[in-house]
Amino acid sequence: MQPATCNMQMSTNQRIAQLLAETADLMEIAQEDGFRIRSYRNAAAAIEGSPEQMADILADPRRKLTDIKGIGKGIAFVIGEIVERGSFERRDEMLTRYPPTALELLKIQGLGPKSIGLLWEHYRVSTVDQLEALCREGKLRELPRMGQKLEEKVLRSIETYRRGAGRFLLSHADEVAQSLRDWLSQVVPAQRCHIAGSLRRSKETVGDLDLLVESENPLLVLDRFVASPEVGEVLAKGANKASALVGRQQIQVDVRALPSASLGAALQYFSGSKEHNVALRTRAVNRKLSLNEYGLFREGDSTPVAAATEEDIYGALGLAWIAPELREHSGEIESAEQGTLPTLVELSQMRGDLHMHTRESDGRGTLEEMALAAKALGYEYIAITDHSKALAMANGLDEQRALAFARLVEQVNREGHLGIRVLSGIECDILRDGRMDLDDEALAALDFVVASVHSYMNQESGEMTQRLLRAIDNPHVKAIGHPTGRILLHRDAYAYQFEEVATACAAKRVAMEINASPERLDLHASLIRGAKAKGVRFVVDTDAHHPRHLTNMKFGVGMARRGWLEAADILNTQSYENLRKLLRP
Ligand code: DGT
Ligand code: CA
Ligand code: CA
Ligand code: ZN
Repeated sequence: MQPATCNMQMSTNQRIAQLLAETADLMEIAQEDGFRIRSYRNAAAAIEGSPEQMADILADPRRKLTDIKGIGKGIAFVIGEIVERGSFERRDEMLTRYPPTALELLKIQGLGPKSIGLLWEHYRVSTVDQLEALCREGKLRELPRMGQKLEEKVLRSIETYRRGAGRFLLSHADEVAQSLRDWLSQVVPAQRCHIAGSLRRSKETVGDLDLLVESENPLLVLDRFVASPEVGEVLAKGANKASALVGRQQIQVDVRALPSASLGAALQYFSGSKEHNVALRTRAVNRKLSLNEYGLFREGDSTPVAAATEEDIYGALGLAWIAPELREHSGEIESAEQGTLPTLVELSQMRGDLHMHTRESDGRGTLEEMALAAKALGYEYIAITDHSKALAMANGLDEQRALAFARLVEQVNREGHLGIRVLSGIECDILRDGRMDLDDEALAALDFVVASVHSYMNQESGEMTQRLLRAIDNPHVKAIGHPTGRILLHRDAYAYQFEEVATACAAKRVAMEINASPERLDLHASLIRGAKAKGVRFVVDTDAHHPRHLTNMKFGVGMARRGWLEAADILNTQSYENLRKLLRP
């Protein structure tokens, strides 16, 4: 995490939002009033999403900050203070009580703000290293409500955290990339900006962003890039390349400006992966050629054999063009040579979304709002899958509510006024012993049962395997939701015998979900390939908790593509009629 003081422009929306959010976090550690904390958080979200700079509004005597939704008088005052001097009173006060490094501790799974406050009071712990030492010395267990189990859990979480440090969710990288492209297209219309690197490969986390800009005027492009209101510290700027930290999370962005003549070579090179590129260069060398970011060359000849397009380059190496999602050096080059690359599924082939929540449990939209948003995306059908009663915190459905919901959906479909087919579904908890949270009568009344693990994730592998196998045995279960339970950058997959479970899914015709929620992107590509090899079919679903989450489908499709899937492998690329036939009978 960036320390709370930093040398970026002081009054951008990003910076204001960051200061508000940080202060809210610190207030949470201090266990202050939840209402104030929420108002800071809401304001941070409103400001970050605002198309106008707060500083501009403040500078305009005809305008008022309080006209913006989510900004009241108190927050407006705070924003004024930030624009004026780069901080505000409440923040200064919090920073005299806790160092900014305490914020980093919030990223360790298993430690809430309350515990962090306690650790600070007793041991003055404010860094991950100190926390680790404390756990190793067995000192956490001396505090109220903490024990050896928690120490072990925190140590595991620290390990996960360190592995992910400096990486960002794909969705965040995607958002930053889109907004920089929009910015560049406004300020330098005569250019074309392409995404490369791990974002182009749809990797679930991204280290830094690589953008390539085709332009006759590289200096202008780079000048305008670093002038974007979202750009903070500029790390480097040369004749053809600039690097800067961008946005609230300060992701590094590398921008390279280049002529169109070598775009293909640059795209190929900077899209990676490194391993794929190494293999490709070896192939070039074996054919007495050399490959770099400027083109494919014959020895001693400075005119490239291929450079303008990726197709040219792959073609000159005797290969079919390889989709970026496959470029991980895991068999794609051999397939491209033999002409056996899969015809990867595309976003436009998705005909429905079979996992989403509404206000009935922990979602934010109504059935109608979700249905209309899905219809606007061109879908034929959706399944509403609210939680079941074991998730009491999420107000999960019991049998009675589930039955009533099934009847409601029947009626909605009969009336047909939504213009999209709705399946009555549930995301039913798989209980500790593998039983379903709802009885068979309720499950039988519903069209689509997704079974998911939300509890006791620390079970030993054999136990978890049996638990999942038992769930798959339940004849009403149509799919397994977020099958490994991972939370990116926070929590690892739970342990079980994946192959055994995949084999059972194939045999019982239970689909495995590829959960498109950006924090999950669960399943991992290699597991998708493994499951497909066992004969498993998949569903790609967003697990939306708000109508706008439905557009996360693209990330799920990215994962499916990384797993080499074709449309036919995925049930919700099929028409409603076919879907019914393909689902477990
Ligand atoms: P990331 O940023 O960690 O999520 O992953 P990438 O794949 O975006 O890696 P990055 O940003 O270091 O480099 C972008 C691409 O540029 C990388 O996928 C391949 C290429 N590249 C960068 N440095 C090297 C290098 O030293 N050797 C080779 N062969 N390729 C490189
Ligand atoms: Ca990168
Ligand atoms: Ca890079
Ligand atoms: Zn779930």
